[in-house]
Amino acid sequence: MPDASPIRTERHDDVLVIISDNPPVNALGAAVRMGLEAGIKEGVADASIKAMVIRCDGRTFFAGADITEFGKPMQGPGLGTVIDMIEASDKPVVAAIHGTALGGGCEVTLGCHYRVAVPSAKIGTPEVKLGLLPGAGGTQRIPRIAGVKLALQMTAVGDPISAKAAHEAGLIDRIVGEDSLEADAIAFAREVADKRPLPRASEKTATADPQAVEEFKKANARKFRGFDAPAANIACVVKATDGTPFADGVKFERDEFMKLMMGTQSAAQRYMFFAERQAAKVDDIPAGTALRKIAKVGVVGAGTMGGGISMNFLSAGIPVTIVETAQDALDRGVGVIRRNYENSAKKGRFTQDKVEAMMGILTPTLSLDDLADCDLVIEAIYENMDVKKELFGKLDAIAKPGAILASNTSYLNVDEIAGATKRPEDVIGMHFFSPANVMKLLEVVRGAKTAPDVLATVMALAKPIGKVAVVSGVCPGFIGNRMLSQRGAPANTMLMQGVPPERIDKALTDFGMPMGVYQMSDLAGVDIGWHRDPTRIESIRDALAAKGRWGQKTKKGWYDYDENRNPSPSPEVAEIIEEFRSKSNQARRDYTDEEIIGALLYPMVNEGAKILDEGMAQRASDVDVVWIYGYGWPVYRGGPMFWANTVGLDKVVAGLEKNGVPVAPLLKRKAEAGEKF
Ligand code: 3H9
Repeated sequence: MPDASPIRTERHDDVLVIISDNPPVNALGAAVRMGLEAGIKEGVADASIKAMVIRCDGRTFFAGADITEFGKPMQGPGLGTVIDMIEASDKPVVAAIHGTALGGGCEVTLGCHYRVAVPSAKIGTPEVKLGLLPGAGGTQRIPRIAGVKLALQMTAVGDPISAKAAHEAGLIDRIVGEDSLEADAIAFAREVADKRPLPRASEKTATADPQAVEEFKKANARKFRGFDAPAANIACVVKATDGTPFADGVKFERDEFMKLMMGTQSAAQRYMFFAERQAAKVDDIPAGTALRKIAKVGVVGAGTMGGGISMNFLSAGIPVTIVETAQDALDRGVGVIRRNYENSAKKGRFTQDKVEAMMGILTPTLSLDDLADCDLVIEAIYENMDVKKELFGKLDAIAKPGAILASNTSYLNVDEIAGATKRPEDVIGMHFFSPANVMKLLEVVRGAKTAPDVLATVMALAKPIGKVAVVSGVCPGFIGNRMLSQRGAPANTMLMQGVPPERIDKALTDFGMPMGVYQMSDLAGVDIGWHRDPTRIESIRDALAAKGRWGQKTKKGWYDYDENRNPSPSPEVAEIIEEFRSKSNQARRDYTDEEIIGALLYPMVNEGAKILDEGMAQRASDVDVVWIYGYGWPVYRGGPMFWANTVGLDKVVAGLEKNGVPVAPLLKRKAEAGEKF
């Protein structure tokens, strides 16, 4: 074994245990692959060894190939070669799995002749989430062991499965003791040491199931829309079942893997993997900063936001006290939380017992005084500065010393809110996105006086409640809504130039956004922020609102809706737009889809550049994380700033100038220097 190899071997009489110690997640980098190869060679060559066990130190079995090596020249043996070598061994090799055996790690286990796992282990091939496919034989071995249906699910959807499910599917041979993995794996290896023939996945045959493939494609069509990788995963699984010899199937898989790897989609998705993890880090706060303990949370406001926010904590087992001003509003809010949980239980996501357990740690109350023992209080009342300031003044008097006071405001000045307390250092913004129990983004707004440990505590809290946190400075709309607000004006200009709303929306949904500008307005409510005077008509929006076209809730807005909420273009809206258009002196202009996208999204990129220049976001990748997790920007395009790089910043600048938008200095500088974000 080379010096300082992450792989070491230990002999247990006639069993050789090959151990990886490559923190944090035992990624299968070059040194690990070399060490594994050497370990297997050692076991095969030594006549006193009858069987081998592969296991990992630390928190997990191999979590996959080392993603940081992708796109660089390969060092050492390829993972597929190492796995083939394991399988070819004439002595049994047993994978001993704990933590998560993912991607290449899962593929290593499939090359082993046997697999044992602790009950808490998970195995899976999440490569599709990186725009890839299992490229070391996984697509050919999984169907041969577990059948087409599970293989499709595991590869093309990519969620890991539990040890129990894997055991039932034949992917795990035995579930062993949670605390005795190594000893149990060695005992298992001895049991099978003399058994022949050795079970080799590559020698099995999988039965084709074209109907299952078609059903799977149909069931997931929406989820897969726009992505290249799912279809490639499916094609590989089909190859494993259509009589193609294993070696040819592996070659097909390899070619498909390389095509995906060289493409923009996978580059974007790999970038997002690291961007998401990077976002959790605050540059000027040291990693070891002591955190405040958050054992109990208070939420003020039991409306849609307050209820959704509370659910995040309840689901994570953190008790919540929820406050409202009136009993009926409180009852309604609590009722919605229960109903949401019960619906999830009906869908089999968890048991009814779990529903009761989560509801059991929720304390509804009408008194703010009951928040005195909370470690974190989140305000989720309506957006009015005076009302918020009054509330924070009260919370300041009630909350215990050291408690964190957070506002869920989506655009108000957090510093002004903090100024209403005597402890501005304990005040922070926690901007959840609606529906707050579903959307993954948490914009954490750092006030001028927010204490470093308060920020660090809130950032760390995101993970247990299933959120991805991004830090924003204090500015109107923070990162996300500030950028979003930039597309209203160009959309309106296009309307005035004769482009119908449904065309503008379609360009955005074809681009991969979950909905367009006008679909979003109809969902949120056309009347939001409306002055409520039906005689005062200064914009198309005013005209729609005056006619009761308030969006989905009134079954008409920018679109007409049928009883199933299916939208169709509205002749009435077309007339209103035409009336405004003919009064404006705008000439008609045709737009290609690409021009619509440029007109709407370049101004957002431009605003993103200003946000970066002002230091409101720490890094361009943070802006991208906001858009992926808060607004459903298609992950295969990597967020607005990454996307702008792929378009070319010079092209973005030219597009902005053509439409008369002043170009942000940072964007201009970067474009001129040929740089990227
Ligand atoms: C593959 O296998 C391709 C093969 O089929 C074909 C080959 C030919 N590589 O997530 P965490 C880093 S593709 C490099 O915060 P957790 C991560 O960036 C791979 N680095 O921990 C972070 O670094 P930092 C298929 C990796 O406990 C640190 O480890 N596999 C990798 O919340 C801790 O990560 C996957 O897609 C990697 N593969 O979650 C699995 N993985 O501390 C990807 C992690 O500097 N990994 N890092 O920010 C995961 O899903 C999660 O990391 C895991 C642990 C669930 C394992």
